[in-house]
Amino acid sequence: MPELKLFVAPNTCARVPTIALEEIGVPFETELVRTAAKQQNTPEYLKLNPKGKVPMLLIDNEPLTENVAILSWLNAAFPDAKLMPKTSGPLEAFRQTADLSFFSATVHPIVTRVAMPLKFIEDKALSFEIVRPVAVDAMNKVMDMIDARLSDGPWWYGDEWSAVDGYLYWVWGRITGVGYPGNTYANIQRHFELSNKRSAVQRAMEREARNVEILKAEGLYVAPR
Ligand SMILES: N[C@@H](CCC(=O)N[C@@H](CS)C(=O)NCC(=O)O)C(=O)O
Repeated sequence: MPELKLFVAPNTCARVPTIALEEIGVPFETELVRTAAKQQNTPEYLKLNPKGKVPMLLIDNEPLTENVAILSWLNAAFPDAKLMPKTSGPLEAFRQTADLSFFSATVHPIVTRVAMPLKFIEDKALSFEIVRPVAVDAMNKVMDMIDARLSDGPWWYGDEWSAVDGYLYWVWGRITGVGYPGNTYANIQRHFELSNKRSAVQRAMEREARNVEILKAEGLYVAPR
């Protein structure tokens, strides 16, 4: 059994592999990265992950970065956990990579613009009056597609939960947490409610809540707004 340590920060996309690891049920540690104190840019962290981002998974002290890679590695290393549905050939397997990449490369950048518009323009008023509304329009297009896909079953692949659902769970929680108007997307809302009932999701959120308390005590917690 490899020793697993996941570097995380509350409210970030590190929630996705945290959920995946809880679904697998394997022992793992989480290491809190204090992003408000720019711990992700310290020489010690950059030595392991020069991109200065979370998540990062240390596998027997060897770093692996990028959600798509981390989730794919976990799926390959723990096949019994069925993080992704079994595939019958390379085309199906690469379609699954495409699904994970869609969340990582298409949806996530829009999430950042909805949730943290100040990252893109220094003027606070303009960031909320221009960047966020443009991002919300882009997000609506994505959510139209996702909501339609979920009409076939509760989960992305139908009846079986997968790591893609963990991704959608983070996206939805993150954007509705800053006021994204999600009430027209009934299938996604149902997906979120069903996800909240999963014990692995609850354990992942409890881990995150403990880190929020640590950050609050240190005066380093930045609440979503
Ligand atoms: N493509 C990367 C994105 C990672 C990423 O953007 N992480 C954000 C949190 S959601 C981060 O570490 N932000 C800290 C920073 O940019 O300083 C992945 O999917 O793992």
